[in-house]
Amino acid sequence: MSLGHGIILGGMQEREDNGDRRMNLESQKNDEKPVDSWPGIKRAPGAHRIATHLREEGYDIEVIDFWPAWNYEELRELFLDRIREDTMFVAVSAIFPNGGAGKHDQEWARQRYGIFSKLKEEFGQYGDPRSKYKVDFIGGAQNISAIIGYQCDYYFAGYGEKAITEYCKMKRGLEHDLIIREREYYGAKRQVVECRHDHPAFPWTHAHIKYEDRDYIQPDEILSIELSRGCRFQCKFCSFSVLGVKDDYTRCDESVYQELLENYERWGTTMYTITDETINDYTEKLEKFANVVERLPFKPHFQGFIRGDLLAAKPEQWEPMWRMGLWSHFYGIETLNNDAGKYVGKGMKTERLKDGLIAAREWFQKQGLYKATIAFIIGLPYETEETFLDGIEWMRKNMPRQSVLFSPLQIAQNETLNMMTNPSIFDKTALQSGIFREVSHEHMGVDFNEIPESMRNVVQFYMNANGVRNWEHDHMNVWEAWKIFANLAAETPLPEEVGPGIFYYHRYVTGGMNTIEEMQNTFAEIEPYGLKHLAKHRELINNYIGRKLGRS
Ligand code: B12
Ligand code: SF4
Repeated sequence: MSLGHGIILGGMQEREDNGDRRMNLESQKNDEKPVDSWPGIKRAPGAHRIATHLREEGYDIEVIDFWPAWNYEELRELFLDRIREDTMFVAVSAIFPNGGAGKHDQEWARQRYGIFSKLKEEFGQYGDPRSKYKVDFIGGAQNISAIIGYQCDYYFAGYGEKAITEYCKMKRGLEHDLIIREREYYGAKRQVVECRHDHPAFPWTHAHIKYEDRDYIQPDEILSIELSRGCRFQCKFCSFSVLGVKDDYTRCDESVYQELLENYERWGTTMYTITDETINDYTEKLEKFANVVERLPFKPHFQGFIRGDLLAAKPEQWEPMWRMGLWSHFYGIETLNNDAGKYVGKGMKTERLKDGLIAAREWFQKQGLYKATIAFIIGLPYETEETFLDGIEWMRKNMPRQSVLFSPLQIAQNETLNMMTNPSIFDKTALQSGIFREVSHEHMGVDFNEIPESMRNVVQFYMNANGVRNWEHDHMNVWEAWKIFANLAAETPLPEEVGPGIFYYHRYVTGGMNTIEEMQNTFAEIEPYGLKHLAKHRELINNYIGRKLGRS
């Protein structure tokens, strides 16, 4: 008998306008582009983490993955079957805010909010006679912005293990420490649990995820794994929620070993996204996990965020990375302009960084596997159009066959800033710094006709978005940054130069369309994500839904 029951709806949203697609796939023929909203063939790590945690405390928690692909009738059928005497909550777990610039995504997000509210009305609000509790509809994410669109009884922001434990005690009528704060967003009062401040769940040395038979995990899925929680640095630009961590905050090695082994033995899993903010902040951490991996009876493949400047400065990190199977790297390089780099605290001289990146690429390629996604920001102070384009050109020449991302500098404001668990120092101080000025569209001469048509609605969406400021500094303004972005994105048919981004392998590998090794290839060599992939993912998800509903 469990202490109580809960259901968590999880789904990693694949947004129509997200980076990998808008940068790399504009070359795709229109009739091969997925125009539908994407369900996303990736498991929801936050949902499974919270479920694992609560199960270990004695609760029975079921995760419903790919929830964006479930329709109202299916969810209703599920709830009619699952809600029982001790059901305490139905939760939604999110990572990113829904919607985005794509019109299909916006429409889709509205539909999801509607479905959630309808289910809440039926099973929550008026009470479900089958449960002795009022079934709460709650939401959890790092930042409130990801869940604010749902009508929830409670919103949990930040790493939520400690808070949800207290919440469950509260539900059961036990003594508890849950702190609920009333906050107002967009004029509406919401009950918020601010985990980072009131119930900090970090470090968390046993942050493992344990899947169950009823998750129906397939061997070609790319699961997520945490190796540590938090980052030891505190860059001005960063809004990750746990920064400047001083002590050892890495996972216990035995816990990681057991998780990897069990997933391999039970489901055949060999591929993972590492969810750490920075994987290579300490070389010792890499060595620790390389030693774990070497004890396994198989060779895993990992992808994750790597600080490029550390990688360049510390060649001693390459060998443990390779030993642990970490050959897919995301570098937030941001700029190859020295002054702009200094401004955001990426102080390494550009020439040294460039040499280091080339050397690392060559070293890994010599070992046999390497893939990088390299991200840039358009419009840091001191960056001009010319210096920015020089940087991109360098990248194309010297890091061939990799993937590249570039996005205009955005400064958060108003509600967006309020809803961030940990707004960056930059977001909080940019306008006070004297470097940025807030300006109007007229001042910048905004004329959306200057934007190539395929990019126009993305640019319009972001330039008119509520939560971001219109900035200028002495070298660029946000409109110029968006124009650079749009021209590059629309005019860069790079199929023979770039390939899938390291965080999007699941689109190609899950369902068997490509192997993990093929992720090193360019889009001229493998078919870019398109209708065929979407159809395959829908088929997999439909099978999953069928099994959850006991139809197959
Ligand atoms: C991996 C990652 C990505 C990958 C994701 C793809 C992949 N293959 O996995 C990529 C690179 C694509 C990505 C992109 C972006 N990302 Co990102 N990303 C992350 C990262 C590092 C890990 C996410 C993760 O899997 N975490 C592991 C799980 C276990 O954590 P979790 O889901 O947060 O769950 C915990 C809590 O949220 C909470 N919780 C979750 N569910 C529930 C449910 C209940 C009931 C409760 C009580 C609690 C709860 O408790 C959980 C356990 O502690 C996070 C930062 C982080 N360390 O979490 C940022 C993060 C999610 N990203 C962020 C951002 C801003 C972005 C981008 C917008 C960046 C950009 N400018 O382009 C894009 C958006 C992509 C899009 N959809 O369009 C923000 C989101 C902010 C927000 N919600 O508004 C985060 C939080 C980083 C930050 N700044 O703080 N990202
Ligand atoms: S930008 Fe990266 S290295 Fe800097 S504080 Fe954030 S996660 Fe850490």
